[in-house]
Amino acid sequence: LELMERTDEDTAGRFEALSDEIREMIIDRASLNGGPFASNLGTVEIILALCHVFDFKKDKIVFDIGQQYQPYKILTGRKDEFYSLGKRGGLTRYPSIRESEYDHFTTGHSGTSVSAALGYAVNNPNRKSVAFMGDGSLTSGEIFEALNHAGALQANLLVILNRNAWSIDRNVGALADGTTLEAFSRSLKFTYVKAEDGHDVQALIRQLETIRNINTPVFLHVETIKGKGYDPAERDPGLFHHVFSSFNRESGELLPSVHEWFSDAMTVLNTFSGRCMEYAAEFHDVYFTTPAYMMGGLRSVKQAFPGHVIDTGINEQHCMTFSSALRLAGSRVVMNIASFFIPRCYDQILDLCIQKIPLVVFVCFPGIRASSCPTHQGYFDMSALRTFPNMTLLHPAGAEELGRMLDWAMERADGPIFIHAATENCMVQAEEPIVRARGLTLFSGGDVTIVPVGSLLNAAFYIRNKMLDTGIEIFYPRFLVPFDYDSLAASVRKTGRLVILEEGVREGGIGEGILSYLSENQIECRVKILSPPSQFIESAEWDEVYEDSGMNQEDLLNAFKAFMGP
Ligand SMILES: Cc1ncc(C[n+]2csc(CCOP(=O)(O)OP(=O)(O)O)c2C)c(N)n1
Repeated sequence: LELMERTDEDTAGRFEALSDEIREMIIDRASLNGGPFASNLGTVEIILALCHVFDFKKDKIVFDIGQQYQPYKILTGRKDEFYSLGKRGGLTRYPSIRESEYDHFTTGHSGTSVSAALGYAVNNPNRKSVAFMGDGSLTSGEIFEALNHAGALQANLLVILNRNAWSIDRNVGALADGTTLEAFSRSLKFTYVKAEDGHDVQALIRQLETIRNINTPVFLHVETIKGKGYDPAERDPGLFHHVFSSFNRESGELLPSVHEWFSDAMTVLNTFSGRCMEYAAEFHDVYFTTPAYMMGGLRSVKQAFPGHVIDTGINEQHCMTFSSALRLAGSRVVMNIASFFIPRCYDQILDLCIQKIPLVVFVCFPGIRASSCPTHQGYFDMSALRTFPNMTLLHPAGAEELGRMLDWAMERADGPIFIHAATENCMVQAEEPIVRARGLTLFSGGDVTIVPVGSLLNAAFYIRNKMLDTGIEIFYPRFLVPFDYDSLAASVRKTGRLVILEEGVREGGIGEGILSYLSENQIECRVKILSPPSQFIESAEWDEVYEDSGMNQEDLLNAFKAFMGP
């Protein structure tokens, strides 16, 4: 907090020293423990100026996503805990109203900043409400809705657009080059102010002091450099946007991830990329679309086949409807979206299903493996997607299976097909072709049936190997929807016991679907569903989340033994 004290005799030198100190902490911490990175180096001066001019105990600020707000954490009393960011029990990666009275809205998903800041502005017109966003966030529909609303209300709102020309990858959209931002904001009845050098704290302070006295909407366009002050990040802001491992500070070299599963996840994404490149080489009319999530396997595809990849910006709703119509019009389309952003286009998926449009949707980073904080959890979408009529939902056990499923899906034309990325690279020996609504019995046994969802097949193999005296039948479903209930029924009629290893949240999951099927068809058997906990997880490192959720192989083995009894 000492950094926030206002002293009128602040000199340029003192601000520079402060900026250096903050940058140093950001670089040093990220090099040790990864997480959101390059965006934070670009916002040091503007956040410093904001904290100097406003008092965010009384004024409000909402950071869009929050991947750029680490300087704010440091300046608002969290400096000493900064190195705990992203660790179990430590600071959250994104803003959290539960963490600090200076965080006014919990974020992590793009598009909410202006709406939230506007809510505060209407509640208290006498204090400044600030929405802080990057130019990537300006591709988000909710932002447009809120700006339109705010302009009409003439609220006491400051919208800061931190323009660095990057989203995670290069930013897209008609506003991306920055030249029309003035006309755009004025058309929405905002006063437009531009800060040419977003790294000149003194100039920023002067501009903010003027803006403080304007109590109608102001749009402050600040030009910054993403990765500022750390050469490797300035050179490749995409790579350093979010660092998944530690890195060597001197060379900028990313060190191998300590998370074993992460290399598996990369193998799976590479399989997706490889298939996309094959399709692009074969079909002139194939498109790969994504709402600003090129890191889900499309970067290399874009390099090799730029004309086939369409990044729509951070707009899951738009991307889903656009991709649906592109498919309906006759092109082949594979849309790529992260599991935790599926809720953003729930309604558009309904439209897709109602029309039975054969769009292929690749859902990357699903399951508890990919979860690391409350806003980025990959285990909710299975329950949501299961409920849509006309849906086909595939959840592969590994990279090979993913490849087979993608090939199968590209040949179909009878409705939407969602395919999850596998969360581990588990080998399914069977070369059996994919048949709709058909699962595979991989091992036969007479005592108990295990149904592993997706890569939990690995855990099923583990349990079987540890319990060779028990007759374990492993039924790997392949399709979550439509589910192969007939084969399952035959198996449990034989064994009388069923253990479901669920990769999504229990509520509405495949396990509950199976329970309801068994009950309606009066098939008697003892059932145990082993699933991730039904709760938002707190920030932690991946392996910690996995451990805490009771889903590692040893935990599952113990739960299985307890179910089987002595
Ligand atoms: C709804 C939603 N979709 C996708 C993302 C993934 N995402 C996180 S940061 C980011 C890029 C943000 O770019 P920008 O707003 O320009 O800020 P910068 O990091 O460049 O400062 C994206 C796409 C997200 N957080 N929320």
